[in-house]
Amino acid sequence: MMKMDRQKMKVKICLVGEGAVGKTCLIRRFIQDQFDDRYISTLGAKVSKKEIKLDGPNGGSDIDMTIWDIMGEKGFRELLKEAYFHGAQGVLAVCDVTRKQTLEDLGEWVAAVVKVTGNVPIQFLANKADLKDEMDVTEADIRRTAEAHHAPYLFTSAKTGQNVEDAFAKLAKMIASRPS
Ligand code: G3D
Ligand code: MG
Repeated sequence: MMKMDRQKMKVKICLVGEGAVGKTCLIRRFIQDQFDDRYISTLGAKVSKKEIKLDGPNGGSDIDMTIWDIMGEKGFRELLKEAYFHGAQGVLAVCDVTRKQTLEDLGEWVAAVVKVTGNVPIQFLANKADLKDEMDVTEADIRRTAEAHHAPYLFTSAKTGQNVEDAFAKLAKMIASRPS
């Protein structure tokens, strides 16, 4: 007889990347599916929750996602990094397609996470893909960076919603399908 237990999982994920790449907007879009273009300047970290359902064998799984958002990237101190990244099972590494430097800076962000978490699934996001006229990051650029970390990438827009759901769902899938 086949067992049809839906699996339940709790996962912690973190978003990393330079200031103003769109991390907070991506989370807001994913949580509420709406784009709010007010900038909220807060210090510390903000934690959001969302449950998602993944299809799969044995009835699929319910994933309870806890999503950590960095606030005040500029003054983000070493000591805070420990607490912020501790126990993270997956990472969304976000850059802004209109600023190539934000892609180059992701290497350092990813290294900082991996130092605390060890190897966990990472997904690279080239955000603000709606700003086609201001594009400064090519697909080859983002692919090269992602491949260097053996990670996938997606072009996203928190403004139009392009690939936002997918970005979180794919990361959840990568986490759920890891051998434990
Ligand atoms: P951060 O959390 O990474 O620091 P935010 O970035 O989510 O606060 O976003 C920074 C700015 O980028 C905001 O603009 C926000 O509206 C804008 N933004 C975020 N995502 C997108 C996107 O996909 N497309 C476009 N066009 N803009 C985006 P303001 O002007 O409010 O500072
Ligand atoms: Mg933010």
